[in-house]
Amino acid sequence: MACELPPGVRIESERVSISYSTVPAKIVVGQPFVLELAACAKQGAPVADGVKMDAHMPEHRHGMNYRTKVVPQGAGRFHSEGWLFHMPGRWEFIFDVGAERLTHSVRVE
Ligand SMILES: [Cu+2]
Repeated sequence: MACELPPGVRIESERVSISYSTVPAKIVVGQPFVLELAACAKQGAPVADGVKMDAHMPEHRHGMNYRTKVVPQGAGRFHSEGWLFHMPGRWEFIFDVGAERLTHSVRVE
């Protein structure tokens, strides 16, 4: 059975495809946002329900001041809250889906 990913930023690793989107779509410094993640295992097997998400600023060697809360929604969907980027610059999302780590950088003004 094909696994459909909703529209969003799509990231691929060897074994997993994910897409994520934020609400609001444009991340603003100092403003909280929500992140929705969908994950598909490439062999069509169900994705491990162990998903961790975080973000950091690689150039500054620090993370967020808050811990995100992840709520599994079933069928490889995850709702997370508590995101807040407190500085402008490059932030990198880190998505640990089972044993796979996927990252994506965004620039926040
Ligand atoms: Cu920083």
